[in-house]
Amino acid sequence: MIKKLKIGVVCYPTYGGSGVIATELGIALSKKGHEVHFISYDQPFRLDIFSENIHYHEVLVPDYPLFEYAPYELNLTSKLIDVVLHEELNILHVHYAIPHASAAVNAQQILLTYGINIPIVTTLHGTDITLLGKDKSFKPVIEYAINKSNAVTVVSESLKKETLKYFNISKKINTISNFIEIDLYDKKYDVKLKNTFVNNEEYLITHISNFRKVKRVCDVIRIFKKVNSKIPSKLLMIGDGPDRIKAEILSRDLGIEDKVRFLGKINITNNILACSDVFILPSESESFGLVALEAMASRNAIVSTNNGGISELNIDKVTGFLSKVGDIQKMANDIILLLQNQDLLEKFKLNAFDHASNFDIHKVLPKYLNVYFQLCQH
Ligand code: GMT
Repeated sequence: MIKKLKIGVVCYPTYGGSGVIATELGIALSKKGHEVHFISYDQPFRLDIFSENIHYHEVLVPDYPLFEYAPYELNLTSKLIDVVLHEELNILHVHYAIPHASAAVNAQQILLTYGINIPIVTTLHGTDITLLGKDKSFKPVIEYAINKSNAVTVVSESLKKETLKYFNISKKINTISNFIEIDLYDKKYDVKLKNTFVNNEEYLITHISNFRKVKRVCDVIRIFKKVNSKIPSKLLMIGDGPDRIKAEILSRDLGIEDKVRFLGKINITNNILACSDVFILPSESESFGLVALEAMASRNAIVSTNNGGISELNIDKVTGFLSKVGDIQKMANDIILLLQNQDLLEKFKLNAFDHASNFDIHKVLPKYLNVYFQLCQH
Protein backbone atom coordinates (compact mmCIF):
# COMPACT_ATOMS: atom_id res chain seq x y z
CA MET A 1 0.00 0.00 0.00
CA ILE A 2 1.41 3.44 -1.00
CA LYS A 3 1.96 5.76 1.98
CA LYS A 4 3.80 8.65 0.35
CA LEU A 5 2.43 9.89 -2.94
CA LYS A 6 4.07 11.52 -5.91
CA ILE A 7 1.57 14.13 -7.01
CA GLY A 8 1.59 16.25 -10.17
CA VAL A 9 -0.13 19.60 -9.63
CA VAL A 10 -1.24 21.68 -12.62
CA CYS A 11 -2.35 25.25 -12.00
CA TYR A 12 -2.31 28.82 -13.23
CA PRO A 13 0.76 30.57 -11.82
CA THR A 14 -0.84 34.02 -11.85
CA TYR A 15 -2.29 36.25 -9.10
CA GLY A 16 -5.57 34.43 -8.39
CA GLY A 17 -7.33 32.10 -6.00
CA SER A 18 -7.02 28.84 -7.92
CA GLY A 19 -3.24 29.17 -8.15
CA VAL A 20 -3.03 30.09 -4.47
CA ILE A 21 -5.05 27.04 -3.42
CA ALA A 22 -3.05 24.71 -5.69
CA THR A 23 0.24 26.06 -4.36
CA GLU A 24 -0.70 26.10 -0.67
CA LEU A 25 -2.13 22.58 -0.98
CA GLY A 26 1.04 21.37 -2.69
CA ILE A 27 3.23 22.95 -0.02
CA ALA A 28 1.13 21.40 2.76
CA LEU A 29 1.32 17.98 1.08
CA SER A 30 5.09 18.29 0.76
CA LYS A 31 5.31 19.03 4.50
CA LYS A 32 3.48 15.74 5.11
CA GLY A 33 6.24 13.95 3.17
CA HIS A 34 4.53 13.64 -0.23
CA GLU A 35 6.51 14.56 -3.33
CA VAL A 36 4.85 17.38 -5.23
CA HIS A 37 5.58 18.31 -8.85
CA PHE A 38 4.14 21.65 -9.98
CA ILE A 39 3.60 21.90 -13.72
CA SER A 40 2.79 25.30 -15.21
CA TYR A 41 4.03 27.90 -17.71
CA ASP A 42 5.58 30.00 -14.95
CA GLN A 43 6.55 29.55 -11.32
CA PRO A 44 3.35 29.91 -9.22
CA PHE A 45 3.58 33.26 -7.43
CA ARG A 46 3.14 31.80 -3.94
CA LEU A 47 5.71 29.03 -4.53
CA ASP A 48 8.44 30.89 -2.72
CA ILE A 49 9.98 28.14 -0.58
CA PHE A 50 12.64 25.53 -1.17
CA SER A 51 11.91 21.97 -0.13
CA GLU A 52 13.34 18.55 -1.06
CA ASN A 53 9.78 17.45 -1.77
CA ILE A 54 8.84 20.26 -4.13
CA HIS A 55 9.68 20.29 -7.84
CA TYR A 56 8.71 22.69 -10.57
CA HIS A 57 8.46 21.77 -14.25
CA GLU A 58 7.99 24.63 -16.67
CA VAL A 59 5.90 24.19 -19.80
CA LEU A 60 7.63 25.94 -22.71
CA VAL A 61 5.72 26.96 -25.79
CA PRO A 62 8.12 27.23 -28.76
CA ASP A 63 7.38 30.09 -31.11
CA TYR A 64 7.11 28.40 -34.56
CA PRO A 65 6.29 30.82 -37.40
CA LEU A 66 3.76 28.26 -38.67
CA PHE A 67 1.53 28.66 -35.63
CA GLU A 68 -0.68 31.71 -35.58
CA TYR A 69 -1.86 30.51 -32.15
CA ALA A 70 0.63 28.60 -30.00
CA PRO A 71 -0.93 25.28 -28.85
CA TYR A 72 -0.22 25.56 -25.10
CA GLU A 73 -2.53 22.67 -24.28
CA LEU A 74 -0.44 20.28 -26.40
CA ASN A 75 2.83 21.41 -24.81
CA LEU A 76 1.21 20.92 -21.41
CA THR A 77 -0.02 17.45 -22.42
CA SER A 78 3.46 16.44 -23.57
CA LYS A 79 5.00 17.82 -20.36
CA LEU A 80 2.49 15.87 -18.26
CA ILE A 81 3.37 12.64 -20.08
CA ASP A 82 7.08 13.31 -19.61
CA VAL A 83 6.78 14.11 -15.89
CA VAL A 84 4.46 11.16 -15.15
CA LEU A 85 6.84 8.77 -16.93
CA HIS A 86 10.13 10.05 -15.57
CA GLU A 87 9.13 11.08 -12.07
CA GLU A 88 6.82 8.04 -11.71
CA LEU A 89 3.90 10.08 -10.45
CA ASN A 90 0.98 8.32 -8.74
CA ILE A 91 -1.68 10.95 -9.41
CA LEU A 92 -2.38 14.22 -11.24
CA HIS A 93 -4.33 16.99 -9.51
CA VAL A 94 -5.39 19.66 -11.99
CA HIS A 95 -6.89 22.97 -10.97
CA TYR A 96 -9.25 24.60 -13.48
CA ALA A 97 -11.08 22.80 -16.28
CA ILE A 98 -9.57 24.59 -19.27
CA PRO A 99 -7.04 23.68 -20.47
CA HIS A 100 -5.72 21.77 -17.46
CA ALA A 101 -8.33 19.04 -17.07
CA SER A 102 -8.62 18.51 -20.79
CA ALA A 103 -4.81 18.28 -21.19
CA ALA A 104 -4.66 15.80 -18.31
CA VAL A 105 -7.38 13.60 -19.81
CA ASN A 106 -5.52 13.59 -23.12
CA ALA A 107 -2.24 12.75 -21.35
CA GLN A 108 -4.00 9.95 -19.46
CA GLN A 109 -5.14 8.37 -22.75
CA ILE A 110 -1.67 8.60 -24.26
CA LEU A 111 -0.07 7.18 -21.10
CA LEU A 112 -2.30 4.09 -21.41
CA THR A 113 -0.31 3.24 -24.55
CA TYR A 114 2.76 3.11 -22.28
CA GLY A 115 0.91 0.75 -19.93
CA ILE A 116 0.41 3.47 -17.30
CA ASN A 117 -3.00 4.37 -15.89
CA ILE A 118 -2.66 7.62 -13.96
CA PRO A 119 -5.71 8.87 -12.04
CA ILE A 120 -6.78 12.50 -12.42
CA VAL A 121 -8.39 14.73 -9.79
CA THR A 122 -9.94 17.88 -11.26
CA THR A 123 -10.78 20.81 -9.02
CA LEU A 124 -13.18 23.37 -10.47
CA HIS A 125 -12.67 26.87 -9.11
CA GLY A 126 -15.38 29.06 -10.54
CA THR A 127 -14.82 31.06 -13.67
CA ASP A 128 -14.06 27.83 -15.55
CA ILE A 129 -17.75 27.06 -14.98
CA THR A 130 -19.48 30.40 -14.36
CA LEU A 131 -17.82 32.28 -17.26
CA LEU A 132 -16.31 29.73 -19.67
CA GLY A 133 -19.13 27.28 -18.94
CA LYS A 134 -21.62 29.74 -20.38
CA ASP A 135 -19.59 29.92 -23.60
CA LYS A 136 -21.11 27.16 -25.72
CA SER A 137 -17.93 26.77 -27.78
CA PHE A 138 -16.11 25.34 -24.75
CA LYS A 139 -18.99 23.22 -23.44
CA PRO A 140 -18.18 19.84 -25.06
CA VAL A 141 -14.53 20.02 -23.97
CA ILE A 142 -15.26 21.08 -20.38
CA GLU A 143 -18.01 18.47 -20.02
CA TYR A 144 -15.81 15.69 -21.44
CA ALA A 145 -12.84 16.66 -19.24
CA ILE A 146 -14.99 16.69 -16.11
CA ASN A 147 -16.66 13.38 -16.90
CA LYS A 148 -13.38 11.68 -17.76
CA SER A 149 -11.61 12.85 -14.59
CA ASN A 150 -11.40 10.11 -11.96
CA ALA A 151 -12.53 12.47 -9.21
CA VAL A 152 -14.01 15.95 -9.37
CA THR A 153 -14.01 18.49 -6.57
CA VAL A 154 -15.53 21.97 -6.38
CA VAL A 155 -14.80 24.70 -3.87
CA SER A 156 -18.40 25.41 -2.78
CA GLU A 157 -21.92 23.99 -2.86
CA SER A 158 -22.90 26.90 -5.08
CA LEU A 159 -20.27 25.94 -7.67
CA LYS A 160 -21.52 22.36 -7.56
CA LYS A 161 -25.04 23.57 -8.41
CA GLU A 162 -23.73 25.77 -11.24
CA THR A 163 -21.68 22.90 -12.67
CA LEU A 164 -24.69 20.60 -12.66
CA LYS A 165 -26.83 23.36 -14.18
CA TYR A 166 -24.56 24.06 -17.16
CA PHE A 167 -23.19 20.59 -17.92
CA ASN A 168 -24.37 16.98 -18.19
CA ILE A 169 -22.21 15.51 -15.48
CA SER A 170 -22.07 11.78 -14.88
CA LYS A 171 -19.35 12.00 -12.21
CA LYS A 172 -19.98 12.46 -8.50
CA ILE A 173 -18.89 15.96 -7.49
CA ASN A 174 -17.27 16.38 -4.10
CA THR A 175 -17.35 19.76 -2.37
CA ILE A 176 -14.06 20.55 -0.64
CA SER A 177 -13.99 24.15 0.48
CA ASN A 178 -10.99 26.40 0.07
CA PHE A 179 -8.73 26.90 3.06
CA ILE A 180 -6.10 29.07 4.73
CA GLU A 181 -3.38 28.32 7.25
CA ILE A 182 -4.87 30.25 10.13
CA ASP A 183 -1.58 30.45 12.08
CA LEU A 184 -0.02 32.47 9.26
CA TYR A 185 -2.53 35.25 9.87
CA ASP A 186 -1.96 35.66 13.58
CA LYS A 187 0.25 38.33 15.12
CA LYS A 188 0.76 40.18 11.82
CA TYR A 189 -0.62 43.47 13.17
CA ASP A 190 2.04 46.13 12.86
CA VAL A 191 1.12 49.62 14.00
CA LYS A 192 4.02 51.20 12.08
CA LEU A 193 2.77 49.68 8.85
CA LYS A 194 -0.79 50.78 9.63
CA ASN A 195 0.40 54.35 10.22
CA THR A 196 1.88 54.44 6.74
CA PHE A 197 -1.68 54.23 5.43
CA VAL A 198 -3.91 55.91 8.04
CA ASN A 199 -3.66 58.14 11.09
CA ASN A 200 -5.15 57.15 14.46
CA GLU A 201 -8.55 58.68 13.65
CA GLU A 202 -8.97 56.94 10.32
CA TYR A 203 -10.30 53.48 9.44
CA LEU A 204 -8.68 51.30 6.79
CA ILE A 205 -10.78 49.60 4.13
CA THR A 206 -9.26 47.11 1.67
CA HIS A 207 -10.03 45.41 -1.62
CA ILE A 208 -7.87 42.74 -3.29
CA SER A 209 -8.52 41.19 -6.68
CA ASN A 210 -7.35 40.66 -10.24
CA PHE A 211 -9.37 43.75 -11.28
CA ARG A 212 -11.32 41.81 -13.87
CA LYS A 213 -14.86 42.85 -14.87
CA VAL A 214 -16.41 40.22 -12.56
CA LYS A 215 -14.86 41.98 -9.52
CA ARG A 216 -16.73 45.28 -10.12
CA VAL A 217 -13.82 47.37 -8.84
CA CYS A 218 -15.62 50.63 -9.73
CA ASP A 219 -18.30 49.63 -7.19
CA VAL A 220 -15.54 49.51 -4.57
CA ILE A 221 -14.60 53.12 -5.38
CA ARG A 222 -18.23 54.31 -5.35
CA ILE A 223 -18.93 52.56 -2.05
CA PHE A 224 -15.82 54.08 -0.51
CA LYS A 225 -16.77 57.59 -1.73
CA LYS A 226 -20.04 57.32 0.24
CA VAL A 227 -18.31 55.91 3.33
CA ASN A 228 -15.56 58.50 3.23
CA SER A 229 -18.05 61.36 3.12
CA LYS A 230 -19.20 60.24 6.62
CA ILE A 231 -16.20 58.50 8.22
CA PRO A 232 -12.49 59.41 8.18
CA SER A 233 -11.01 56.54 6.21
CA LYS A 234 -8.62 55.35 3.50
CA LEU A 235 -9.01 52.66 0.85
CA LEU A 236 -6.29 50.27 -0.30
CA MET A 237 -6.73 48.67 -3.72
CA ILE A 238 -4.41 45.66 -4.04
CA GLY A 239 -3.81 43.69 -7.23
CA ASP A 240 -3.91 44.66 -10.86
CA GLY A 241 -5.83 43.90 -14.02
CA PRO A 242 -7.89 45.27 -16.88
CA ASP A 243 -10.25 47.50 -14.83
CA ARG A 244 -7.61 49.13 -12.65
CA ILE A 245 -7.37 52.15 -14.93
CA LYS A 246 -11.16 52.68 -14.79
CA ALA A 247 -11.06 52.56 -10.99
CA GLU A 248 -8.14 55.03 -10.89
CA ILE A 249 -9.92 57.46 -13.20
CA LEU A 250 -13.16 57.14 -11.20
CA SER A 251 -11.39 57.91 -7.93
CA ARG A 252 -9.95 61.08 -9.54
CA ASP A 253 -13.35 62.04 -10.99
CA LEU A 254 -14.95 61.60 -7.55
CA GLY A 255 -12.20 63.73 -5.97
CA ILE A 256 -11.00 61.00 -3.60
CA GLU A 257 -7.69 60.12 -5.27
CA ASP A 258 -5.74 61.22 -2.18
CA LYS A 259 -7.77 58.76 -0.03
CA VAL A 260 -7.32 55.73 -2.32
CA ARG A 261 -4.01 53.95 -2.79
CA PHE A 262 -3.44 51.44 -5.58
CA LEU A 263 -0.67 49.12 -4.41
CA GLY A 264 -0.50 46.74 -7.38
CA LYS A 265 0.34 43.04 -7.07
CA ILE A 266 2.15 42.97 -3.76
CA ASN A 267 2.90 39.78 -1.87
CA ILE A 268 2.61 40.90 1.76
CA THR A 269 -1.17 40.92 1.76
CA ASN A 270 -1.32 39.18 5.20
CA ASN A 271 0.54 42.05 6.83
CA ILE A 272 -1.66 44.66 5.18
CA LEU A 273 -4.93 42.85 5.86
CA ALA A 274 -3.94 42.67 9.52
CA CYS A 275 -4.08 46.51 9.59
CA SER A 276 -7.42 46.70 7.80
CA ASP A 277 -10.88 46.98 9.40
CA VAL A 278 -13.27 46.15 6.58
CA PHE A 279 -12.77 44.17 3.38
CA ILE A 280 -15.03 44.89 0.37
CA LEU A 281 -15.80 42.24 -2.27
CA PRO A 282 -18.65 43.47 -4.51
CA SER A 283 -18.17 40.78 -7.22
CA GLU A 284 -20.76 39.90 -9.83
CA SER A 285 -20.25 36.33 -8.64
CA GLU A 286 -17.66 34.56 -6.54
CA SER A 287 -17.55 30.76 -6.42
CA PHE A 288 -15.82 30.88 -3.03
CA GLY A 289 -14.03 34.18 -2.41
CA LEU A 290 -10.69 32.96 -1.07
CA VAL A 291 -9.48 36.51 -0.62
CA ALA A 292 -12.43 37.20 1.72
CA LEU A 293 -11.39 34.16 3.77
CA GLU A 294 -7.86 35.59 4.00
CA ALA A 295 -9.34 38.90 5.13
CA MET A 296 -11.50 37.11 7.72
CA ALA A 297 -8.46 35.27 9.06
CA SER A 298 -6.88 38.73 9.37
CA ARG A 299 -9.86 39.90 11.47
CA ASN A 300 -11.64 42.02 8.88
CA ALA A 301 -15.40 42.41 8.75
CA ILE A 302 -16.56 41.54 5.22
CA VAL A 303 -18.96 43.54 3.09
CA SER A 304 -19.71 41.51 -0.01
CA THR A 305 -22.30 40.56 -2.57
CA ASN A 306 -24.34 37.41 -2.10
CA ASN A 307 -23.99 35.77 -5.52
CA GLY A 308 -22.31 32.34 -5.49
CA GLY A 309 -20.27 30.61 -2.80
CA ILE A 310 -19.36 33.82 -0.99
CA SER A 311 -22.62 33.56 0.97
CA GLU A 312 -21.42 30.18 2.31
CA LEU A 313 -18.38 31.97 3.74
CA ASN A 314 -19.48 35.46 4.78
CA ILE A 315 -22.34 35.02 7.22
CA ASP A 316 -24.78 37.90 6.96
CA LYS A 317 -24.90 40.05 10.12
CA VAL A 318 -22.30 37.80 11.83
CA THR A 319 -18.98 38.05 9.98
CA GLY A 320 -20.09 40.95 7.80
CA PHE A 321 -22.95 41.91 5.52
CA LEU A 322 -24.27 40.52 2.24
CA SER A 323 -25.93 42.59 -0.48
CA LYS A 324 -27.33 42.17 -3.95
CA VAL A 325 -24.86 42.73 -6.79
CA GLY A 326 -24.63 46.46 -7.56
CA ASP A 327 -26.36 47.65 -4.36
CA ILE A 328 -23.69 50.26 -3.66
CA GLN A 329 -25.87 52.25 -1.28
CA LYS A 330 -26.55 49.27 1.00
CA MET A 331 -22.90 48.20 1.02
CA ALA A 332 -21.88 51.77 1.94
CA ASN A 333 -24.56 51.93 4.67
CA ASP A 334 -23.37 48.61 6.10
CA ILE A 335 -19.78 49.85 6.32
CA ILE A 336 -20.88 53.14 7.89
CA LEU A 337 -22.95 51.21 10.45
CA LEU A 338 -19.91 49.12 11.37
CA LEU A 339 -17.48 52.01 11.54
CA GLN A 340 -19.85 54.12 13.63
CA ASN A 341 -20.27 51.32 16.15
CA GLN A 342 -16.91 50.21 17.55
CA ASP A 343 -18.40 47.34 19.59
CA LEU A 344 -20.20 45.92 16.57
CA LEU A 345 -17.08 46.23 14.44
CA GLU A 346 -14.95 44.41 17.05
CA LYS A 347 -17.61 41.68 17.39
CA PHE A 348 -17.77 41.13 13.62
CA LYS A 349 -13.96 41.06 13.36
CA LEU A 350 -13.78 38.39 16.04
CA ASN A 351 -16.63 36.40 14.48
CA ALA A 352 -14.83 36.61 11.13
CA PHE A 353 -11.64 35.20 12.64
CA ASP A 354 -13.53 32.43 14.48
CA HIS A 355 -15.39 31.41 11.34
CA ALA A 356 -12.16 31.51 9.27
CA SER A 357 -10.62 28.98 11.65
CA ASN A 358 -13.23 26.46 10.45
CA PHE A 359 -11.43 26.63 7.08
CA ASP A 360 -7.97 25.87 8.46
CA ILE A 361 -5.86 23.74 6.13
CA HIS A 362 -5.46 21.06 8.78
CA LYS A 363 -9.19 20.39 8.51
CA VAL A 364 -9.27 20.45 4.71
CA LEU A 365 -6.05 18.61 3.75
CA PRO A 366 -7.30 15.17 4.93
CA LYS A 367 -10.28 15.52 2.57
CA TYR A 368 -7.99 15.85 -0.45
CA LEU A 369 -5.74 13.03 0.81
CA ASN A 370 -8.79 10.85 1.14
CA VAL A 371 -9.68 11.47 -2.51
CA TYR A 372 -6.09 10.74 -3.61
CA PHE A 373 -5.74 7.53 -1.61
CA GLN A 374 -9.11 6.18 -2.76
CA LEU A 375 -7.94 6.55 -6.37
CA CYS A 376 -4.42 5.25 -5.79
CA GLN A 377 -5.46 2.07 -3.96
CA HIS A 378 -7.25 0.77 -7.07
O1 GMT B 1 -11.47 35.47 -10.01
C1 GMT B 1 -10.50 35.19 -9.32
O2 GMT B 1 -10.29 35.64 -8.21
C2 GMT B 1 -9.52 34.20 -9.85
C3 GMT B 1 -10.13 32.84 -9.86
C4 GMT B 1 -9.07 31.81 -10.11
O3 GMT B 1 -9.39 30.87 -10.82
O4 GMT B 1 -7.96 31.89 -9.64
O5 GMT B 1 -10.79 32.65 -8.63
C5 GMT B 1 -11.75 31.61 -8.57
O6 GMT B 1 -11.18 30.57 -7.76
C6 GMT B 1 -10.92 30.95 -6.40
C7 GMT B 1 -10.25 29.78 -5.70
O7 GMT B 1 -11.05 28.66 -5.66
C8 GMT B 1 -12.23 31.35 -5.72
O8 GMT B 1 -11.97 31.73 -4.38
C9 GMT B 1 -12.85 32.54 -6.48
O9 GMT B 1 -14.09 32.84 -5.90
C10 GMT B 1 -13.03 32.17 -7.94
N1 GMT B 1 -13.45 33.37 -8.68
C11 GMT B 1 -14.69 33.54 -9.13
O10 GMT B 1 -15.57 32.72 -8.99
C12 GMT B 1 -14.94 34.83 -9.82
